[in-house]
Amino acid sequence: MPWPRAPVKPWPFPIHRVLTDPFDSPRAPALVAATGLGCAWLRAGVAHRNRDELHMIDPDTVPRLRRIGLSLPLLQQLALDLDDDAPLLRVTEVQRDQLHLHDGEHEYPGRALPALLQRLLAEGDALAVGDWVRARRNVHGQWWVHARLPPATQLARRLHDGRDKVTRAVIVSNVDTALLVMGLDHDHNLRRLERYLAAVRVAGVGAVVVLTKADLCADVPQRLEQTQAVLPADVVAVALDATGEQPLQQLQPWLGEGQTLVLLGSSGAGKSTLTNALLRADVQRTGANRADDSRGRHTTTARSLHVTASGACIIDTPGLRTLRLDSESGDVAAAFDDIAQLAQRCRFRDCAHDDEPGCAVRDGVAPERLRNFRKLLRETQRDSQTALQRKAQLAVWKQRSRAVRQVMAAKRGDE
Ligand SMILES: Nc1nc2c(ncn2[C@@H]2O[C@H](COP(=O)(O)OP(=O)(O)O)[C@@H](O)[C@H]2O)c(=O)[nH]1
Ligand SMILES: [Mg+2]
Ligand SMILES: [Zn+2]
Repeated sequence: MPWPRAPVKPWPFPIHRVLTDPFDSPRAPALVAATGLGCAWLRAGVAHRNRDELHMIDPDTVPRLRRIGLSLPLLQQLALDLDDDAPLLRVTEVQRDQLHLHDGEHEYPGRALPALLQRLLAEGDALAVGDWVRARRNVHGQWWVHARLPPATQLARRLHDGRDKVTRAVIVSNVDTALLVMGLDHDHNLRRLERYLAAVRVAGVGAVVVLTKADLCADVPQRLEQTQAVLPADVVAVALDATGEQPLQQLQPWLGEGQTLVLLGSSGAGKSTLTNALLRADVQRTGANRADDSRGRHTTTARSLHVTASGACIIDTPGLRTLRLDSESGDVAAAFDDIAQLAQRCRFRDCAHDDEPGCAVRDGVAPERLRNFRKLLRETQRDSQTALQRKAQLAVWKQRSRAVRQVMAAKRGDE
């Protein structure tokens, strides 16, 4: 899509705030919005002041991209990124090196240029579903992605090769809300929920807990209450039958136009069933339960983005076997805000909430929640060590145990 360049014009006044949400009044006749970054939305398009030049995105682009989740932060970024006028597309599926790209009207197959992939890889980054990219079509009509806009949010996890190497795997980009999906059958596990919740909050993504298979559960109110007890005050939990009309009704507040949601949870939890219910269509294959353990088969093999009737984008994912947090220990602490608050009342400022006297956390937090908090904290600390640090630590431990053995031997010798 070309970006028409308007003639050079000085701004009549400095602009420091968004005056109108351009999505609310996409065809307003005059200046609708502006920010302190020097961007402005003019006449349904996006305008930008760059070295006294005024650039605009053509008026049809914004509503078209809005259909596939264009958000205000991204629009602001777009206005700062005008040197590149290649079409903007959203990644809707990634299958190894094959991409699905959407322009708001059509979906196309495409691939990324090796230079881009290598640059991302060098930063522990990768293209993911939800990314906004710029691509051009070559003479054969094939789409090649050459740039990716920095994601507003990115969910990632850490993978271990079993030895020294820790890699970062990106799950999805540019997500507003994560639906943490858990079945009210055998899948209900509050410790796993805490882990997912920490990962999501660390990434700056909103969370809603969706307990599926409410139709198969005898004590829904009680389970809902137990779940809500481990959630921060601003996180809502809902219980529903994912196979019917309930998902559309109960999740309405998060399904607004331009919103992007990702479904996370273990295999068989009901993510694809939920996706189909939200899309009112049989888009995703769901797994019939194995009678013995009610765990689903892995019927969803790749992440994929779909658009609902209300204009929200839904990303279905296969179940993650493990989710190691991609974060630092400070972030984990921030995700358990009840512990952080109580910790201010501990007698010692550096209280480990172990067996210190005057510990407010030990008294106020359920033991299994505190144990899980510590476990996640340890995990992130261990993961953030470099291979070298780990080796150094190992050497210290070895030396220590050698010293202990020597002391023991000396003692035995004395007796
Ligand atoms: N009765 C009932 N079955 C459900 C519900 N949600 C999912 N299922 C079933 O659970 C199985 C696994 O669901 P699926 O959506 O494939 O799980 P996924 O692996 O998370 O995508 C399927 O047989 C679904 O029909 C629910 O709320 N109620
Ligand atoms: Mg699935
Ligand atoms: Zn304490």
